[in-house]
Formats: sequence, C-alpha cells, structure tokens
Amino acid sequence: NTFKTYGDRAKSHSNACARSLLELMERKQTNLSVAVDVTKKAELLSIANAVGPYVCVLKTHIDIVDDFDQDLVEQLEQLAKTHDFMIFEDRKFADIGNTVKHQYGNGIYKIASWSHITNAHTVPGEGIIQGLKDVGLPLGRGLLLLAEMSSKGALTKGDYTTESVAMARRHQDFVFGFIAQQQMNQTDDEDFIVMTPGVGLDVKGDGLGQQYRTPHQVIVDSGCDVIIVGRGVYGNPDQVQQQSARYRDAGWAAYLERCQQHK
Ligand code: UP6
Repeated sequence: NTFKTYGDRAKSHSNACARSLLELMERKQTNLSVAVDVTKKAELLSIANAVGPYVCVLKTHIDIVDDFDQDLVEQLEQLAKTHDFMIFEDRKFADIGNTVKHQYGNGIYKIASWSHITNAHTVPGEGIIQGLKDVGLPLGRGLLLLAEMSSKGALTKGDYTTESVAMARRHQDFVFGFIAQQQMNQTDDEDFIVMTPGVGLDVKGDGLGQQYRTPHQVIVDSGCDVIIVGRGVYGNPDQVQQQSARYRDAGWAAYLERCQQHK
C-alpha cells in the first residue's frame, strides 16, 4: 500500500465524515480518542473538558450515565465545538435494520441527533447498515463496523472479519472504517479508517478479558489510525490531563515514525 498522511487522505476521501475526521487530526495533530466510561454526568463533562484539547474523538457510552439528561448532550456538543473534537457514541448496535433505526434515532438518547460517529456489529448481516444509514446519512453521520474486538477469545476473526470488510465496501457513503486491531485496506484506492481500542502503556489487561497494546504497536506495527484509550487516561482522577497529553504524544510520535518509514 502506498502511504498517505492524514492530511493527504482528508483531501481525497469520498466519505464526508472521514474527511472531517482526517482534517481534524491533521489540524490538531492528534490521533487520540479518549473513552470516557464514567457513570456520572458531572464527571463525564469534567473529563471531556480536561481531555478536549488532546483528542480528535471523544468516545461515550451514554447508557451508563446514571443522571443522563438532555443538558448533558448539549454540554457535550458545546465542548466538542470549544475544543474541536468529534463525538463517537460507542453503541455497538447489533439488531435487525428496523430495530436499530429506532435505537439510533429514538428513545431517551436519540443518538443520531448528537453523535457524529457510531458503530455496529455485523452479526445480523447487512440490514443493520441499511437501517442505520436511513437515519444517519441524511444527518451527515458516519458508521464504523466492528471487524475485530480487543478482548480475549473474541469471535471476530477469519471469515467474520473478511465479510465485515466486504459489507463496508458496499456502503462507503456511510461506513468509513472499522473498530479493529489492524489496517483493513486491501487495495491502494481503499481508505478505511481504523480506530483501535485496547491501548495502554502501563498494563497488559484488566482481569475481565481486555488486552492492551501500546500506541507504537497499534499505529506503527499494525497500521491503525486512531488509538482509543479509556482507563489509561481517566483511571487516576488526578492525572487526566497529564495522561491525555502523554497518550496524545505517544500516538502522534508513532504516526510520525510511520510517516518517516514510508518516506
Ligand atoms: N472497546 C474495547 N474493545 C473493543 C471494542 N470496544 O475495549 O473491541 C471499548 C470499550 C471501552 C474502551 O467499550 O469503552 O473501548 C476501552 O476502554 P479501556 O481503555 O478502559 O479498556
């Protein structure tokens, strides 16, 4: 594969959501996404504000917040504007097309109305993409497919992964990449964005099946594009800003090393 910088890719990408993300990464010089998996609104907002300057994407699990309300969403959207990041609700949709349409657009969370990016498992088949696309595409949203998971014993491998990539290829107006552990492009003109969870510098796992690799392993060795870091950043409440700067620096240094290798 010929190598292109985030900025080069932004210029030629056919998917609008991917273009926005790649432009943002280049402009802000960060390939870090922080996963803010906390259960209180105030804590979520405070972490989002602290990591804001360092991230390209803020990843949420909105359904774990005890005191969710519409104001939380409004404040998150405001922080996204202030700090220049995109919001990714990690909903991992997994039902038939008709059901996910409602789960995406309706209910308490109305995810499609505020989340720039969301994701889906491919286990139900292609109808899940079409259902989400009906709701998200008119709003300019983008979808990632879960092609590979980071956890031990995950069934997302072999033909499952291959078929997931094939599904993405047929929906490139809406699907712009994957949650995966390695680069997924097969030809030079293919340009899927790979966002990779299971990233940590200090520990190898969490005792519940999570497996961590370093930013270097993920970006340089595996050719992924965005590192997703959760507990490594917010785990120690006194070090959130410090750790987000550390992971931003590690992710960007790894990217520059990859650029250098391809010169
Ligand atoms: N996540 C994974 N692995 C996957 C897909 N998603 O860990 O294959 C998500 C988790 C969590 C974050 O739901 O929000 O990425 C990882 O958090 P951590 O860094 O604290 O382990």
